Amino acid sequence: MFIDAHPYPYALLKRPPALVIIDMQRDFVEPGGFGDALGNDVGRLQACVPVIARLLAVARRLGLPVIHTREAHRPDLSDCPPAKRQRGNCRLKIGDAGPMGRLLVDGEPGNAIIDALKPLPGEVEIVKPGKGAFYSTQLQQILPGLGVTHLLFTGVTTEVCVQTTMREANDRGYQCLLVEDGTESYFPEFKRATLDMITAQSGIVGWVASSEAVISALERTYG
Ligand code: C5J
Repeated sequence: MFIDAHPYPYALLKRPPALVIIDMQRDFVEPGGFGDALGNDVGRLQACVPVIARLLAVARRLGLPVIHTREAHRPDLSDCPPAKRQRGNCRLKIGDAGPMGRLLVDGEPGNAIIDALKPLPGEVEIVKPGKGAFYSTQLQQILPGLGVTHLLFTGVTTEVCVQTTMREANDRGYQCLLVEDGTESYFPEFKRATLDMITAQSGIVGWVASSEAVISALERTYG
């Protein structure tokens, strides 16, 4: 079975792919968080929420492994490089108190994954200090245990944490597909460019497909 994807069909195996949901946390998606503090229009990210919720419901029903990630630093910021904290000319920086608690700090209300996509017990939740989900986490050790070789990517933001993680996974031998309407950026032109970069050169990083194509192939293959 195949997902109707770009630049060519994405083959599904007997073992289902994992659904990877990158950083759908209040910090990036809601007013008053880190994304907002950086001057972004966070409303732009809302469009992918119902799409990811639909994919998540299908993944859970069909028994796909689900991996959630969250960009977060320890409360003492010992895992936040000074260069990352200092960068930008903003009023609030990582670790400063905002309306949803300390920005990008593990355990703060603003660091939680949004209610619509809350992880269930048993689903993997990777807390990552970097943009890529393999850097300084256990993800590389966890994936073989799940028997996963194929990864379906969703989340925010397309050109930052999603693309970084997809490239890290590609270098580690995973077959990666990005769900086009299941990801958003504060900059629509960066999202478009990322989709093009991933699929150029016959899929140099992987594939892109619509959620409709992904869901219909998953239902046909594993339903
Ligand atoms: C950013 C992310 N944009 N999740 N993080 O800093 O893409």
